[in-house]
Amino acid sequence: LKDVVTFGEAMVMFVAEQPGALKDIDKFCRRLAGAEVNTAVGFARLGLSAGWVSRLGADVFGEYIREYLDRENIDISGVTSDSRHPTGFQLKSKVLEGDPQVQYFRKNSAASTLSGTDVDVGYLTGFRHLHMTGIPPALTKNTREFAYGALEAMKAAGRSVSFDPNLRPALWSSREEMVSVINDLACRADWVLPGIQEGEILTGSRDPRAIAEFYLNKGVSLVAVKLGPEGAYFRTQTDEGTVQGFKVEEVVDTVGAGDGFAVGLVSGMLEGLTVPQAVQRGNAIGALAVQSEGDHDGYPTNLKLETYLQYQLTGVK
Ligand code: KDG
Repeated sequence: LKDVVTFGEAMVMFVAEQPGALKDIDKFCRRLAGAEVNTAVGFARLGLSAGWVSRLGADVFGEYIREYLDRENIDISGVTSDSRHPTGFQLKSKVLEGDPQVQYFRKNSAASTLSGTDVDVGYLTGFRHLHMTGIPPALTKNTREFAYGALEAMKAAGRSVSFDPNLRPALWSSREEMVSVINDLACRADWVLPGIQEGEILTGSRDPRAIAEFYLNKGVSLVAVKLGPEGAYFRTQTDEGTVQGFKVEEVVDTVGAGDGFAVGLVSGMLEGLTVPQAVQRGNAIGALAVQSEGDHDGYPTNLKLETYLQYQLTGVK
């Protein structure tokens, strides 16, 4: 079996070269975005076999994304082409502190037409793990059906599933619907990875322990609540704890840190690390991610991760 499969929308991302409101920016730098491709890139850089399923427009953005993912050693044989819908894109501002401003151009994109009938059970179950996020269920009725179909196919085959809520309120028609669909999906997964604010929206509590219990009581086996610079709180049926985050001198861009955390946690669990070690790896990749501009530019190879952890933990280069 191959290691991890993901599915979702990839977008070409234009990142502002100067700080300021997006409407005032003349120069942008091209990058690749999309929560699930971010994680696929992260897994592949760590040497795991990773696949990403989606649909791309038959246009230059689609070509760019295919070539990019090919270079990152991601299996894209599950990606189809659509000549009637374009590849989506987004603009992202540059900020000196806080989260950047993002504007999407993704309505009716090729990726948003992926539907329940596109679920290729044979392809998906060729992987031992599915990592999914709350973005595809937010996009369209079709992509929501795809998300349910993919999750159920993996569960039926006895594969493990991780779920990152990745709440994007702007993509949902109502908050109630967002909360109920996301929790419904999360409770079917094995490992759930909300950020602390997401946990509060989804469970009504801002206490990491209560957030974790909410999902554990519904059958999830591991919950890791991301606490930003403070690290992450984890809980299983038998163990709990908080793993401190790593110090970061200069935060360049926070977007992509949560996906980086998922890469660390999921890869660590699949490689048989203990839960605290896997959470620590998640914290490390999250910290590396915020120090670069693109979503996943900072995601490490195995060697870079090892060197970083050694230096952070022992002070030895
Ligand atoms: O997690 C990072 C993503 O938010 C970003 O890459 C864009 O996937 C994206 C989305 O839909 O917001």
